[in-house]
Amino acid sequence: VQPRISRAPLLVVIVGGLLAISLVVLGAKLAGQPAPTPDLSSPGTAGHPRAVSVIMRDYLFNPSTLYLVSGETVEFHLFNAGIVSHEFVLGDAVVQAAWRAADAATPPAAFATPPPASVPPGIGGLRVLLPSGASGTVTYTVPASVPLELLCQLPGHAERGMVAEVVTVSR
Ligand SMILES: [Cu+2]
Repeated sequence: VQPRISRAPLLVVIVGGLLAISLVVLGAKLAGQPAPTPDLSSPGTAGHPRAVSVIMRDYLFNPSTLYLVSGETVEFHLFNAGIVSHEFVLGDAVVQAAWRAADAATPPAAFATPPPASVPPGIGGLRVLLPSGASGTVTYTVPASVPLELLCQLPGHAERGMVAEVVTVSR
């Protein structure tokens, strides 16, 4: 008499495998799609800033495109989900160049505390440096008619992909 062998475990493996594959495919599809444009119909004001969340990862910004309204006040909620320090530098080309030079002069070291990088006063822009796992909230008023860029200026990070597109719309 031949013993009956249950095929149930095999089915579980096949179904589970198919599910895992479809989740990976779905994840890749979602990652490849640009994030939907946020609702910009009610820009933030000084008394009522619009909340904008940005997650920093090794080595990219999430979302990869930042939508801002010219003149509005936003409250950035920043979180470093990476395992290394990251920096949120928002500003024009002058701001970017200043922080690039400052960070190149004092890069963060693993087992030492470097002197804090700084730029001359009056450079403007916004710069937040966050260690791994840290979060920060900062209020910012979007300047009118200044082309903004968002980068992590820690040495090598922009080259690895820590550059976000900033789209400033007028209302
Ligand atoms: Cu970085």
